[in-house]
Amino acid sequence: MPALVPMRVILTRPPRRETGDAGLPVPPLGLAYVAAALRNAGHTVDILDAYALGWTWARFADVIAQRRPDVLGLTAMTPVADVAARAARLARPHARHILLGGPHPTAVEHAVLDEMPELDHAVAGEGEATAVALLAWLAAGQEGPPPPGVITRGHPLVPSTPEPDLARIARPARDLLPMGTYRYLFATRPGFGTMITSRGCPFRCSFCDKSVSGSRWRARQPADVVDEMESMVRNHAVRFINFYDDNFTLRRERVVGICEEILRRGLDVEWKCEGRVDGVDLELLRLMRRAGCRTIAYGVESGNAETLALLRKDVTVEQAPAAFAATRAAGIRSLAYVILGAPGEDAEAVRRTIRFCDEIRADYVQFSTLTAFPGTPLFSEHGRGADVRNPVDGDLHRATLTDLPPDELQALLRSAWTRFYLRPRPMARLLRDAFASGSIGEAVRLGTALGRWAAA
Ligand code: B12
Ligand code: SF4
Repeated sequence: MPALVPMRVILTRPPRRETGDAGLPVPPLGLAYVAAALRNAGHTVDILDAYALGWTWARFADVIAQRRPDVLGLTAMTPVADVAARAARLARPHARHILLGGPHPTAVEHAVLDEMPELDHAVAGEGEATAVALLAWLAAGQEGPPPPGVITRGHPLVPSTPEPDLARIARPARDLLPMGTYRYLFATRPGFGTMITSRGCPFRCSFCDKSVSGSRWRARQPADVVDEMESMVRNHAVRFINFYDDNFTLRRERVVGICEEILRRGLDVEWKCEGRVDGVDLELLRLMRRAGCRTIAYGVESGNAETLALLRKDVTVEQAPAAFAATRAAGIRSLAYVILGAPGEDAEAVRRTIRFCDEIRADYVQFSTLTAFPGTPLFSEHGRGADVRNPVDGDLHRATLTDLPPDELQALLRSAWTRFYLRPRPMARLLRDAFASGSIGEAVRLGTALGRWAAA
Protein backbone atom coordinates (compact mmCIF):
# COMPACT_ATOMS: atom_id res chain seq x y z
CA MET A 1 0.00 0.00 0.00
CA PRO A 2 1.64 3.34 -0.99
CA ALA A 3 2.15 5.74 1.94
CA LEU A 4 0.25 9.02 1.75
CA VAL A 5 3.60 10.79 1.89
CA PRO A 6 6.45 8.35 1.17
CA MET A 7 9.54 9.11 3.21
CA ARG A 8 13.19 8.15 2.83
CA VAL A 9 14.01 6.19 5.94
CA ILE A 10 17.34 4.92 7.21
CA LEU A 11 17.22 2.52 10.13
CA THR A 12 20.64 2.08 11.63
CA ARG A 13 22.78 0.31 14.14
CA PRO A 14 25.71 2.71 14.59
CA PRO A 15 29.40 1.71 14.59
CA ARG A 16 31.24 0.21 17.54
CA ARG A 17 32.81 2.34 20.23
CA GLU A 18 36.48 3.04 19.44
CA THR A 19 37.39 1.49 22.77
CA GLY A 20 36.55 -1.91 21.25
CA ASP A 21 33.08 -3.28 21.71
CA ALA A 22 32.49 -6.79 22.81
CA GLY A 23 30.84 -9.35 20.68
CA LEU A 24 30.15 -10.61 17.22
CA PRO A 25 27.43 -8.90 15.28
CA VAL A 26 24.09 -10.68 15.11
CA PRO A 27 21.32 -9.36 12.87
CA PRO A 28 19.33 -6.43 14.31
CA LEU A 29 16.03 -8.26 14.11
CA GLY A 30 13.97 -5.44 15.61
CA LEU A 31 15.15 -3.00 12.90
CA ALA A 32 14.44 -5.60 10.22
CA TYR A 33 10.85 -6.03 11.47
CA VAL A 34 10.27 -2.28 11.55
CA ALA A 35 11.84 -1.93 8.09
CA ALA A 36 9.44 -4.50 6.64
CA ALA A 37 6.41 -2.72 8.13
CA LEU A 38 7.52 0.70 6.86
CA ARG A 39 8.35 -0.65 3.42
CA ASN A 40 4.94 -2.29 3.19
CA ALA A 41 3.42 1.07 4.06
CA GLY A 42 5.12 2.55 0.98
CA HIS A 43 8.23 4.20 2.41
CA THR A 44 11.71 3.81 0.96
CA VAL A 45 13.72 2.03 3.62
CA ASP A 46 17.36 1.11 4.07
CA ILE A 47 19.05 -0.56 6.99
CA LEU A 48 22.56 0.64 7.67
CA ASP A 49 24.20 -1.89 9.98
CA ALA A 50 27.41 0.07 10.47
CA TYR A 51 28.26 -2.12 13.48
CA ALA A 52 28.27 -5.32 11.46
CA LEU A 53 30.02 -3.70 8.50
CA GLY A 54 32.82 -2.52 10.79
CA TRP A 55 32.44 1.14 9.72
CA THR A 56 34.29 3.95 11.44
CA TRP A 57 32.30 6.79 12.99
CA ALA A 58 33.74 9.17 10.40
CA ARG A 59 32.42 7.05 7.54
CA PHE A 60 29.06 6.71 9.25
CA ALA A 61 28.81 10.50 9.69
CA ASP A 62 29.76 11.08 6.03
CA VAL A 63 27.12 8.69 4.75
CA ILE A 64 24.35 10.19 6.89
CA ALA A 65 25.41 13.70 5.82
CA GLN A 66 25.37 12.64 2.19
CA ARG A 67 22.06 10.79 2.27
CA ARG A 68 20.10 13.25 4.41
CA PRO A 69 17.20 10.92 5.27
CA ASP A 70 13.73 12.19 6.09
CA VAL A 71 13.75 9.79 9.03
CA LEU A 72 16.70 8.28 10.86
CA GLY A 73 15.65 5.39 13.12
CA LEU A 74 17.98 4.16 15.85
CA THR A 75 17.64 1.22 18.21
CA ALA A 76 19.06 0.78 21.72
CA MET A 77 19.34 -1.59 24.62
CA THR A 78 20.36 0.23 27.79
CA PRO A 79 24.06 -0.82 27.68
CA VAL A 80 24.43 0.80 24.25
CA ALA A 81 22.27 3.89 24.85
CA ASP A 82 25.43 6.06 24.76
CA VAL A 83 26.12 4.84 21.22
CA ALA A 84 22.61 5.77 20.06
CA ALA A 85 23.04 9.19 21.69
CA ARG A 86 26.30 9.74 19.82
CA ALA A 87 24.68 8.76 16.51
CA ALA A 88 21.77 11.12 17.15
CA ARG A 89 24.21 13.99 17.86
CA LEU A 90 26.13 13.33 14.66
CA ALA A 91 23.03 12.96 12.53
CA ARG A 92 21.14 15.94 13.91
CA PRO A 93 22.11 18.44 11.19
CA HIS A 94 21.37 15.96 8.42
CA ALA A 95 18.13 14.12 9.28
CA ARG A 96 14.69 15.72 9.39
CA HIS A 97 13.32 13.41 12.09
CA ILE A 98 15.38 11.26 14.47
CA LEU A 99 13.65 8.37 16.23
CA LEU A 100 14.74 5.77 18.73
CA GLY A 101 13.10 2.42 19.51
CA GLY A 102 14.06 -0.70 21.45
CA PRO A 103 14.25 -1.85 25.07
CA HIS A 104 15.96 1.31 26.39
CA PRO A 105 13.33 3.92 25.45
CA THR A 106 10.61 1.41 26.29
CA ALA A 107 12.00 1.03 29.81
CA VAL A 108 12.83 4.67 30.59
CA GLU A 109 10.09 6.34 28.51
CA HIS A 110 10.27 10.18 28.56
CA ALA A 111 13.64 10.23 30.38
CA VAL A 112 15.24 9.18 27.09
CA LEU A 113 14.37 12.57 25.58
CA ASP A 114 16.41 14.28 28.31
CA GLU A 115 19.24 11.78 27.93
CA MET A 116 19.31 12.39 24.17
CA PRO A 117 18.18 15.95 23.43
CA GLU A 118 18.79 15.43 19.71
CA LEU A 119 16.01 12.86 19.50
CA ASP A 120 12.68 14.01 18.15
CA HIS A 121 10.60 11.04 19.26
CA ALA A 122 10.97 7.55 20.67
CA VAL A 123 8.88 4.43 20.37
CA ALA A 124 7.87 2.23 23.28
CA GLY A 125 7.09 -1.46 22.82
CA GLU A 126 6.85 -3.49 19.65
CA GLY A 127 7.42 -1.00 16.88
CA GLU A 128 5.92 -2.26 13.63
CA ALA A 129 2.50 -0.61 13.71
CA THR A 130 3.66 2.31 15.85
CA ALA A 131 6.41 3.26 13.39
CA VAL A 132 3.93 3.31 10.50
CA ALA A 133 1.48 5.44 12.49
CA LEU A 134 4.28 7.73 13.66
CA LEU A 135 5.48 8.45 10.12
CA ALA A 136 1.91 9.21 9.05
CA TRP A 137 1.62 11.62 12.00
CA LEU A 138 4.92 13.29 11.05
CA ALA A 139 3.80 13.62 7.45
CA ALA A 140 0.56 15.21 8.62
CA GLY A 141 2.54 17.91 10.43
CA GLN A 142 2.26 16.38 13.91
CA GLU A 143 -1.30 17.55 14.27
CA GLY A 144 -2.94 16.51 17.53
CA PRO A 145 -1.61 13.97 20.02
CA PRO A 146 0.95 11.41 18.81
CA PRO A 147 -0.15 7.84 18.05
CA PRO A 148 -0.14 5.28 20.89
CA GLY A 149 3.33 3.94 21.62
CA VAL A 150 5.06 7.24 20.76
CA ILE A 151 7.14 9.08 23.36
CA THR A 152 7.32 12.76 22.57
CA ARG A 153 7.80 16.03 24.43
CA GLY A 154 4.68 17.59 25.89
CA HIS A 155 2.44 14.53 25.58
CA PRO A 156 1.90 11.56 27.88
CA LEU A 157 2.73 8.11 26.50
CA VAL A 158 -0.37 6.16 25.58
CA PRO A 159 0.60 2.46 25.47
CA SER A 160 0.10 0.75 22.12
CA THR A 161 -2.45 -2.02 22.61
CA PRO A 162 -3.23 -4.63 21.53
CA GLU A 163 0.15 -6.23 20.82
CA PRO A 164 0.81 -7.01 17.13
CA ASP A 165 -0.67 -10.25 15.84
CA LEU A 166 2.42 -12.32 15.00
CA ALA A 167 0.57 -14.21 12.29
CA ARG A 168 -0.05 -10.96 10.41
CA ILE A 169 3.10 -8.86 10.72
CA ALA A 170 5.57 -8.96 7.82
CA ARG A 171 8.68 -11.08 8.17
CA PRO A 172 11.90 -9.18 8.93
CA ALA A 173 13.38 -7.47 5.87
CA ARG A 174 16.55 -9.59 5.75
CA ASP A 175 17.16 -8.50 2.16
CA LEU A 176 18.16 -5.11 3.63
CA LEU A 177 20.72 -6.66 5.99
CA PRO A 178 24.32 -7.64 5.21
CA MET A 179 23.43 -11.25 6.02
CA GLY A 180 26.86 -12.59 5.05
CA THR A 181 28.57 -10.61 7.83
CA TYR A 182 26.79 -12.15 10.82
CA ARG A 183 28.47 -14.76 13.01
CA TYR A 184 27.82 -16.65 16.19
CA LEU A 185 30.66 -18.26 18.09
CA PHE A 186 28.74 -21.36 19.16
CA ALA A 187 27.20 -22.00 15.73
CA THR A 188 28.08 -25.39 14.32
CA ARG A 189 28.08 -24.21 10.70
CA PRO A 190 28.69 -21.03 8.71
CA GLY A 191 25.70 -19.13 7.27
CA PHE A 192 24.16 -17.58 10.37
CA GLY A 193 20.66 -16.18 10.87
CA THR A 194 18.29 -15.40 13.73
CA MET A 195 14.56 -15.69 14.20
CA ILE A 196 11.89 -15.06 16.75
CA THR A 197 8.87 -17.37 16.77
CA SER A 198 7.09 -16.09 19.88
CA ARG A 199 7.02 -12.90 21.91
CA GLY A 200 6.25 -12.19 25.55
CA CYS A 201 6.94 -14.29 28.62
CA PRO A 202 4.63 -15.31 31.47
CA PHE A 203 7.44 -15.71 34.06
CA ARG A 204 8.56 -13.04 36.53
CA CYS A 205 12.37 -13.14 36.87
CA SER A 206 13.45 -10.08 38.80
CA PHE A 207 16.47 -9.33 36.56
CA CYS A 208 14.54 -9.43 33.29
CA ASP A 209 13.20 -6.48 31.34
CA LYS A 210 9.95 -7.51 29.67
CA SER A 211 8.91 -3.95 28.82
CA VAL A 212 8.88 -4.46 25.04
CA SER A 213 6.78 -7.59 24.66
CA GLY A 214 5.14 -7.98 28.06
CA SER A 215 3.88 -11.03 29.90
CA ARG A 216 1.43 -12.50 27.41
CA TRP A 217 3.09 -15.26 25.43
CA ARG A 218 2.13 -15.11 21.75
CA ALA A 219 3.45 -17.75 19.41
CA ARG A 220 3.51 -18.48 15.71
CA GLN A 221 2.27 -21.74 14.26
CA PRO A 222 4.80 -24.46 13.32
CA ALA A 223 4.18 -24.20 9.54
CA ASP A 224 4.68 -20.42 9.61
CA VAL A 225 7.90 -20.84 11.63
CA VAL A 226 9.31 -23.44 9.26
CA ASP A 227 8.30 -21.35 6.22
CA GLU A 228 10.52 -18.56 7.53
CA MET A 229 13.36 -21.00 8.25
CA GLU A 230 13.07 -22.37 4.74
CA SER A 231 13.13 -18.90 3.22
CA MET A 232 16.30 -18.07 5.18
CA VAL A 233 17.93 -21.26 3.92
CA ARG A 234 16.86 -20.62 0.31
CA ASN A 235 17.32 -16.86 0.04
CA HIS A 236 20.15 -16.08 2.44
CA ALA A 237 22.22 -19.29 2.51
CA VAL A 238 21.52 -19.62 6.22
CA ARG A 239 22.51 -22.98 7.67
CA PHE A 240 22.46 -22.25 11.39
CA ILE A 241 19.65 -20.38 13.13
CA ASN A 242 19.51 -18.90 16.62
CA PHE A 243 15.99 -18.72 17.95
CA TYR A 244 15.83 -15.62 20.14
CA ASP A 245 12.49 -16.43 21.74
CA ASP A 246 12.51 -15.92 25.48
CA ASN A 247 10.80 -19.27 25.82
CA PHE A 248 11.08 -21.37 22.70
CA THR A 249 10.14 -24.52 24.60
CA LEU A 250 7.20 -23.10 26.58
CA ARG A 251 4.53 -25.22 24.83
CA ARG A 252 5.76 -28.74 24.25
CA GLU A 253 3.26 -29.51 21.49
CA ARG A 254 4.38 -26.46 19.48
CA VAL A 255 8.03 -27.53 19.66
CA VAL A 256 7.00 -31.02 18.55
CA GLY A 257 5.05 -29.46 15.66
CA ILE A 258 8.04 -27.33 14.56
CA CYS A 259 10.44 -30.30 14.71
CA GLU A 260 8.09 -32.59 12.80
CA GLU A 261 7.60 -29.93 10.13
CA ILE A 262 11.38 -29.47 9.73
CA LEU A 263 11.78 -33.24 9.38
CA ARG A 264 8.83 -33.57 6.99
CA ARG A 265 10.35 -30.93 4.68
CA GLY A 266 13.85 -32.39 5.02
CA LEU A 267 15.24 -28.93 5.80
CA ASP A 268 19.02 -29.00 6.12
CA VAL A 269 19.51 -26.51 8.94
CA GLU A 270 20.96 -26.63 12.46
CA TRP A 271 19.80 -24.43 15.31
CA LYS A 272 20.03 -23.24 18.88
CA CYS A 273 17.25 -22.12 21.20
CA GLU A 274 16.71 -20.97 24.76
CA GLY A 275 14.89 -23.21 27.22
CA ARG A 276 13.98 -23.48 30.88
CA VAL A 277 15.28 -26.38 32.94
CA ASP A 278 11.68 -27.21 33.89
CA GLY A 279 10.50 -27.29 30.26
CA VAL A 280 12.31 -30.21 28.61
CA ASP A 281 12.30 -34.04 28.69
CA LEU A 282 14.40 -36.67 26.98
CA GLU A 283 11.81 -37.64 24.36
CA LEU A 284 11.33 -34.01 23.30
CA LEU A 285 15.08 -33.37 23.27
CA ARG A 286 15.71 -36.41 21.06
CA LEU A 287 13.16 -35.13 18.56
CA MET A 288 14.75 -31.66 18.67
CA ARG A 289 18.15 -33.19 18.01
CA ARG A 290 16.82 -35.07 14.97
CA ALA A 291 15.33 -31.82 13.69
CA GLY A 292 18.71 -30.05 13.83
CA CYS A 293 18.91 -28.62 17.36
CA ARG A 294 22.58 -28.49 18.36
CA THR A 295 22.62 -26.27 21.44
CA ILE A 296 20.16 -25.22 24.12
CA ALA A 297 20.84 -22.32 26.45
CA TYR A 298 19.29 -22.62 29.89
CA GLY A 299 18.91 -19.88 32.48
CA VAL A 300 20.50 -21.88 35.31
CA GLU A 301 21.37 -18.63 37.09
CA SER A 302 22.61 -20.12 40.37
CA GLY A 303 23.49 -23.18 42.40
CA ASN A 304 22.05 -21.49 45.50
CA ALA A 305 18.36 -21.79 46.36
CA GLU A 306 18.30 -18.38 48.11
CA THR A 307 19.62 -16.68 44.97
CA LEU A 308 17.07 -18.43 42.76
CA ALA A 309 14.40 -17.10 45.12
CA LEU A 310 15.81 -13.54 44.87
CA LEU A 311 15.88 -13.85 41.09
CA ARG A 312 12.29 -15.21 41.12
CA LYS A 313 13.31 -17.77 38.57
CA ASP A 314 10.62 -20.22 39.74
CA VAL A 315 12.90 -23.22 39.20
CA THR A 316 14.77 -25.28 41.78
CA VAL A 317 18.48 -26.04 42.02
CA GLU A 318 17.59 -29.73 41.61
CA GLN A 319 15.93 -29.26 38.20
CA ALA A 320 19.12 -28.19 36.40
CA PRO A 321 21.10 -31.47 36.68
CA ALA A 322 18.19 -33.47 35.25
CA ALA A 323 17.69 -31.09 32.31
CA PHE A 324 21.44 -31.01 31.54
CA ALA A 325 21.70 -34.81 31.74
CA ALA A 326 18.75 -35.25 29.37
CA THR A 327 20.20 -32.66 26.97
CA ARG A 328 23.52 -34.51 26.96
CA ALA A 329 21.78 -37.89 26.49
CA ALA A 330 19.96 -36.47 23.46
CA GLY A 331 23.29 -35.37 21.94
CA ILE A 332 22.58 -31.63 22.28
CA ARG A 333 25.11 -29.22 23.76
CA SER A 334 24.16 -27.17 26.76
CA LEU A 335 24.92 -23.56 27.56
CA ALA A 336 24.30 -22.36 31.10
CA TYR A 337 23.61 -18.69 31.83
CA VAL A 338 24.85 -18.06 35.35
CA ILE A 339 24.81 -15.05 37.68
CA LEU A 340 27.55 -14.74 40.29
CA GLY A 341 27.60 -12.66 43.47
CA ALA A 342 23.94 -11.69 43.77
CA PRO A 343 23.00 -9.90 47.00
CA GLY A 344 23.12 -12.36 49.90
CA GLU A 345 26.00 -14.37 48.34
CA ASP A 346 29.44 -14.53 49.95
CA ALA A 347 32.55 -15.85 48.21
CA GLU A 348 31.75 -19.42 49.20
CA ALA A 349 28.26 -19.19 47.68
CA VAL A 350 29.80 -17.91 44.44
CA ARG A 351 32.27 -20.81 44.42
CA ARG A 352 29.37 -23.21 45.00
CA THR A 353 27.69 -21.96 41.80
CA ILE A 354 30.97 -22.24 39.87
CA ARG A 355 31.30 -25.86 41.07
CA PHE A 356 27.66 -26.44 40.20
CA CYS A 357 28.43 -25.66 36.54
CA ASP A 358 30.98 -28.51 36.62
CA GLU A 359 28.54 -30.83 38.36
CA ILE A 360 25.80 -30.35 35.77
CA ARG A 361 28.49 -30.79 33.08
CA ALA A 362 27.48 -27.75 31.06
CA ASP A 363 29.26 -27.62 27.71
CA TYR A 364 29.43 -23.84 27.79
CA VAL A 365 28.81 -21.34 30.56
CA GLN A 366 28.21 -17.61 30.37
CA PHE A 367 29.09 -16.04 33.71
CA SER A 368 27.57 -12.66 34.52
CA THR A 369 27.01 -10.50 37.55
CA LEU A 370 23.60 -9.18 38.51
CA THR A 371 22.78 -5.96 36.72
CA ALA A 372 19.56 -4.12 37.40
CA PHE A 373 18.60 -2.63 34.05
CA PRO A 374 15.77 -0.12 33.90
CA GLY A 375 12.56 -1.99 33.21
CA THR A 376 13.44 -4.84 35.55
CA PRO A 377 11.75 -5.38 38.94
CA LEU A 378 15.25 -5.30 40.50
CA PHE A 379 15.86 -1.79 39.21
CA SER A 380 12.77 -0.41 40.89
CA GLU A 381 13.58 -2.31 44.10
CA HIS A 382 17.37 -1.80 44.36
CA GLY A 383 18.53 0.93 41.96
CA ARG A 384 21.75 0.69 40.05
CA GLY A 385 24.60 -0.77 42.15
CA ALA A 386 28.41 -0.91 42.06
CA ASP A 387 30.72 -1.14 39.03
CA VAL A 388 32.14 -4.60 38.29
CA ARG A 389 33.97 -5.53 35.11
CA ASN A 390 33.41 -8.78 33.25
CA PRO A 391 36.52 -9.99 31.37
CA VAL A 392 34.66 -10.82 28.18
CA ASP A 393 32.68 -7.60 27.97
CA GLY A 394 35.44 -5.43 26.52
CA ASP A 395 34.94 -1.88 27.64
CA LEU A 396 31.57 -2.42 29.23
CA HIS A 397 31.24 -1.70 32.90
CA ARG A 398 28.12 -3.17 34.39
CA ALA A 399 26.51 -1.62 37.43
CA THR A 400 26.21 -4.67 39.65
CA LEU A 401 24.07 -5.55 42.63
CA THR A 402 26.18 -7.44 45.12
CA ASP A 403 27.12 -7.57 48.80
CA LEU A 404 30.69 -8.55 47.89
CA PRO A 405 33.44 -5.94 47.49
CA PRO A 406 33.59 -5.22 43.71
CA ASP A 407 37.28 -6.29 43.53
CA GLU A 408 36.54 -9.61 45.14
CA LEU A 409 33.59 -10.32 42.85
CA GLN A 410 35.68 -9.35 39.83
CA ALA A 411 38.38 -11.81 40.92
CA LEU A 412 35.78 -14.56 41.38
CA LEU A 413 34.33 -13.81 37.97
CA ARG A 414 37.77 -14.02 36.43
CA SER A 415 38.49 -17.35 38.07
CA ALA A 416 35.10 -18.69 36.94
CA TRP A 417 35.79 -17.88 33.27
CA THR A 418 39.40 -19.00 33.25
CA ARG A 419 38.80 -22.17 35.31
CA PHE A 420 35.98 -23.21 33.03
CA TYR A 421 37.39 -22.41 29.60
CA LEU A 422 41.15 -22.72 29.97
CA ARG A 423 40.90 -26.51 29.99
CA PRO A 424 41.58 -28.80 27.07
CA ARG A 425 38.01 -29.97 26.42
CA PRO A 426 36.15 -26.63 26.42
CA MET A 427 39.04 -25.02 24.51
CA ALA A 428 38.97 -27.74 21.88
CA ARG A 429 35.18 -27.46 21.58
CA LEU A 430 35.36 -23.68 21.24
CA LEU A 431 38.04 -23.88 18.61
CA ARG A 432 36.13 -26.51 16.66
CA ASP A 433 32.99 -24.35 16.72
CA ALA A 434 34.93 -21.24 15.82
CA PHE A 435 36.28 -22.93 12.71
CA ALA A 436 32.90 -24.43 11.85
CA SER A 437 31.05 -21.14 12.22
CA GLY A 438 33.75 -18.91 10.74
CA SER A 439 34.11 -17.03 14.05
CA ILE A 440 37.86 -17.34 14.47
CA GLY A 441 38.22 -13.63 15.27
CA GLU A 442 35.75 -13.92 18.14
CA ALA A 443 37.43 -17.05 19.50
CA VAL A 444 40.80 -15.27 19.44
CA ARG A 445 39.26 -12.26 21.21
CA LEU A 446 37.72 -14.46 23.90
CA GLY A 447 40.91 -16.53 24.26
CA THR A 448 43.03 -13.38 24.54
CA ALA A 449 40.70 -11.85 27.14
CA LEU A 450 40.79 -15.05 29.18
CA GLY A 451 44.54 -15.46 28.81
CA ARG A 452 45.13 -11.86 29.86
CA TRP A 453 42.87 -12.33 32.86
CA ALA A 454 44.50 -15.61 33.84
CA ALA A 455 47.94 -13.97 33.75
CA ALA A 456 46.87 -10.84 35.66
C1 B12 B 1 19.16 -11.16 20.73
C2 B12 B 1 19.42 -10.44 22.03
C3 B12 B 1 20.70 -9.99 22.25
C4 B12 B 1 21.82 -10.14 21.23
C5 B12 B 1 21.83 -9.02 20.19
C6 B12 B 1 20.86 -7.92 20.31
C7 B12 B 1 20.68 -7.17 18.99
N1 B12 B 1 21.42 -6.13 18.78
O1 B12 B 1 19.90 -7.54 18.17
C8 B12 B 1 23.08 -10.15 22.11
C9 B12 B 1 23.44 -11.59 22.41
C10 B12 B 1 24.31 -9.46 21.54
C11 B12 B 1 22.54 -9.47 23.37
C12 B12 B 1 23.36 -8.99 24.35
C13 B12 B 1 22.89 -8.39 25.50
N2 B12 B 1 21.61 -8.28 25.88
CO1 B12 B 1 20.13 -8.86 24.82
N3 B12 B 1 18.62 -9.61 24.07
C14 B12 B 1 18.38 -10.23 22.97
C15 B12 B 1 16.93 -10.74 22.93
C16 B12 B 1 16.93 -12.16 23.47
C17 B12 B 1 16.23 -10.72 21.59
C18 B12 B 1 16.28 -9.38 20.83
C19 B12 B 1 15.39 -9.48 19.64
O2 B12 B 1 15.83 -9.71 18.55
N4 B12 B 1 14.07 -9.33 19.87
C20 B12 B 1 13.08 -9.42 18.84
C21 B12 B 1 12.79 -8.04 18.25
C22 B12 B 1 11.61 -8.16 17.30
O3 B12 B 1 12.45 -7.18 19.32
P1 B12 B 1 13.27 -5.83 19.62
O4 B12 B 1 14.67 -5.96 19.25
O5 B12 B 1 12.94 -5.39 20.99
O6 B12 B 1 12.61 -4.80 18.58
C23 B12 B 1 11.25 -4.39 18.66
C24 B12 B 1 11.03 -3.14 19.53
O7 B12 B 1 12.00 -2.97 20.53
C25 B12 B 1 10.97 -2.00 18.57
N5 B12 B 1 12.21 -1.40 18.08
C26 B12 B 1 13.47 -1.79 18.23
N6 B12 B 1 14.30 -0.95 17.59
C27 B12 B 1 13.56 0.00 17.01
C28 B12 B 1 13.92 1.11 16.24
C29 B12 B 1 12.91 1.96 15.77
C30 B12 B 1 13.29 3.14 14.97
C31 B12 B 1 11.54 1.69 16.08
C32 B12 B 1 10.48 2.58 15.60
C33 B12 B 1 11.20 0.57 16.85
C34 B12 B 1 12.21 -0.27 17.31
O8 B12 B 1 10.33 -2.61 17.46
C35 B12 B 1 10.87 -3.93 17.26
C36 B12 B 1 9.86 -4.80 16.58
O9 B12 B 1 8.72 -4.99 17.37
C37 B12 B 1 16.26 -9.73 23.93
C38 B12 B 1 15.02 -10.25 24.62
C39 B12 B 1 13.79 -10.07 23.76
N7 B12 B 1 12.87 -10.95 23.87
O10 B12 B 1 13.66 -9.13 22.96
C40 B12 B 1 17.40 -9.45 24.89
C41 B12 B 1 17.54 -8.05 25.53
C42 B12 B 1 17.34 -7.02 24.46
N8 B12 B 1 18.92 -8.04 25.97
C43 B12 B 1 19.09 -7.48 27.08
C44 B12 B 1 20.34 -7.40 27.75
C45 B12 B 1 20.29 -6.87 29.17
C46 B12 B 1 21.52 -7.79 27.13
C47 B12 B 1 22.91 -7.79 27.74
C48 B12 B 1 23.26 -6.63 28.63
C49 B12 B 1 23.06 -9.13 28.48
C50 B12 B 1 24.29 -9.31 29.31
N9 B12 B 1 24.08 -9.56 30.58
O11 B12 B 1 25.36 -9.23 28.83
C51 B12 B 1 23.82 -7.82 26.50
C52 B12 B 1 24.25 -6.39 26.09
C53 B12 B 1 25.12 -6.37 24.89
C54 B12 B 1 25.75 -5.04 24.62
N10 B12 B 1 26.26 -4.81 23.45
O12 B12 B 1 25.81 -4.18 25.43
C55 B12 B 1 17.80 -6.92 27.64
C56 B12 B 1 17.73 -5.40 27.44
C57 B12 B 1 17.18 -4.64 28.63
C58 B12 B 1 17.35 -3.17 28.45
N11 B12 B 1 16.61 -2.40 29.23
O13 B12 B 1 18.12 -2.68 27.67
C59 B12 B 1 16.75 -7.77 26.87
C60 B12 B 1 15.40 -7.08 26.64
C61 B12 B 1 16.58 -9.07 27.69
C62 B12 B 1 15.71 -8.91 28.91
N12 B12 B 1 14.48 -9.43 28.83
O14 B12 B 1 16.08 -8.33 29.90
N13 B12 B 1 21.19 -9.49 23.40
S1 SF4 C 1 14.43 -14.36 32.16
FE1 SF4 C 1 13.41 -15.60 30.62
S2 SF4 C 1 11.91 -16.80 31.81
FE2 SF4 C 1 12.53 -15.11 33.13
S3 SF4 C 1 10.98 -13.51 32.79
FE3 SF4 C 1 12.72 -13.10 31.40
S4 SF4 C 1 12.21 -14.07 29.49
FE4 SF4 C 1 10.86 -14.93 31.07
